[in-house]
Amino acid sequence: MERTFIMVKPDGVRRGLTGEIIQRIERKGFQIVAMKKMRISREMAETHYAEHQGKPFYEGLVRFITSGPVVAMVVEGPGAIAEMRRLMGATRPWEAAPGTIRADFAITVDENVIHGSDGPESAAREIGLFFKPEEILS
Ligand code: RTP
Ligand code: MG
Repeated sequence: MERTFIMVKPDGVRRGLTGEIIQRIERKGFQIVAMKKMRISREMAETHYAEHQGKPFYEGLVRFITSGPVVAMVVEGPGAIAEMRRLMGATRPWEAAPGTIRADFAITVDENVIHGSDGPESAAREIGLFFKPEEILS
């Protein structure tokens, strides 16, 4: 069983898309084994997006992700990491396949509704950053 870290970003929460996204995850057949609505601190945002430090969009990204509450989740199931990336669609919504979350609900790359871990190492790191072990159902 594989686990991935999924987050409804502040634009998704603000626009009332949390339920729609949860529904798509559950209908697919994945289990949500941890979930919380929270505000990300500046420090946490910098840790989460450390790989993007120095890039032109970095400051805007950190400002955006801390601009309002997010809904953080641990999603579990066979091939959850790659499969959730597929359900999310490409980073740039105009390149996302029709029927994916980003294609259906986003227009710009800056506000693209959802985050999902891009590999096993980032999944482990991000789950550890957002959740204590006892907050995750086994
Ligand atoms: P995420 O980490 O948020 O799930 O998105 P991702 O893997 O699909 O994309 P990534 O390369 O990790 O970039 C993280 C977020 O930074 C913003 N971004 N803006 N203006 C730009 O060229 C640009 N490139 C990336 C996006 O909001 C992206 O989700
Ligand atoms: Mg990423």
